[in-house]
Amino acid sequence: MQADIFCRVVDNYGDIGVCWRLARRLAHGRGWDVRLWVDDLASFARIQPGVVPGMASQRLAGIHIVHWTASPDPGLAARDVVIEAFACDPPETFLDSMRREHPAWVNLEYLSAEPWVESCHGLPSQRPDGLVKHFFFPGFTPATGGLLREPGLSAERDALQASADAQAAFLRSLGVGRELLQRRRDGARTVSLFCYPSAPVADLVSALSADPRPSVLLAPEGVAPGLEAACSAPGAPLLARLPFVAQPDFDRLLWCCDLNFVRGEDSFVRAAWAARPLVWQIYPQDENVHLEKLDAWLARYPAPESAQALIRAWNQPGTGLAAGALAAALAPGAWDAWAAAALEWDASQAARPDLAENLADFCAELAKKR
Ligand code: TRH
Repeated sequence: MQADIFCRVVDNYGDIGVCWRLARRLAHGRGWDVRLWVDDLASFARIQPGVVPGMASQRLAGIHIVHWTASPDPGLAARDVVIEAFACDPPETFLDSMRREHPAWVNLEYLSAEPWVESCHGLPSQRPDGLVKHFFFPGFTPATGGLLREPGLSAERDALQASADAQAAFLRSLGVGRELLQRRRDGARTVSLFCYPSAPVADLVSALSADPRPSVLLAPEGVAPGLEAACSAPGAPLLARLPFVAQPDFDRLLWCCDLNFVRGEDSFVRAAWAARPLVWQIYPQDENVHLEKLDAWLARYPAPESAQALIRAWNQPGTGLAAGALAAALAPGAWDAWAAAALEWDASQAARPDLAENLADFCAELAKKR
């Protein structure tokens, strides 16, 4: 199969994060010939070393990367499959070639746990020009497209989580210093933080400072710039700033942590695969629509009420409830229940076919009808 994936970077790294992961799954897992169109190579380069911003065309990891500009190369025509990420609209010249070739055309939607997703997943939309676009929804139930997950991920994760030495070596390779590694060895709780600027980070630091179990905090450069000041108080968690790393290393980082604060879409899914407690900061939307989506996910996430209250508080920074909620969620009984729920969540979701397999099968069926 020959596929074109279109990615427009609206904001941050989630759009390209999802598309890059999908491109690799289809190319490496299914042997597809994948061309990935991206309008913002600088954002791409931040999460994938080796991507050269400004290059019209380049190959990386067996994938042809095309810089999607205002005047795309008209010689690049549609082939078997077109995957449009998040309704980003392929360019008009490419649509012309689609009208000639009639590829299978899929719009990959954003992830949502809302129940209506099941009834919309896979639906076709007939256009006046004769093309048909199909809607493909990621999700948490068998009636959706599932979640991206690479084969062999659990075994790799389990091996790293079973070896304190391998974790220390990995964290050292990211520049984490000796003192922090020693604190981990002495039993400190390892917490990662990847959040939006609105997150109540001072509450996080104060709750971790007050917790009887010491903690260490790992955060990417540029995220939550107030952390240095907050962590300078006596008793505060020891902080390490990490460089942005490639996605497989970001996974490893999550696997090394006891508790992961994540955001958006892709890091949220990856934290589930760490099989450890996670706090999700959902991408904020107008009129607090995102809080409904958050509740829809919480209704599926088996964590105890204390963890659920923390996740709600983390997403409503104005309420000032996050510090108290975190203290309650970290209390030993609640923490153990949350850790068990995280294992259960990973196992139940990992038991389903992953999004790339589902999407490839879906496209293959559509392609038969061309
Ligand atoms: O960056 P985000 O906030 O992206 C968001 C969301 O996807 C949101 O739903 C969408 O509407 C908006 O973009 C446009 O969060 P997300 O989804 O977690 O994406 C971050 C990506 O960056 C993810 O693929 C993981 C990757 N990453 C690395 O590869 N290395 C790193 O060091 C870090 C911190 C992240």
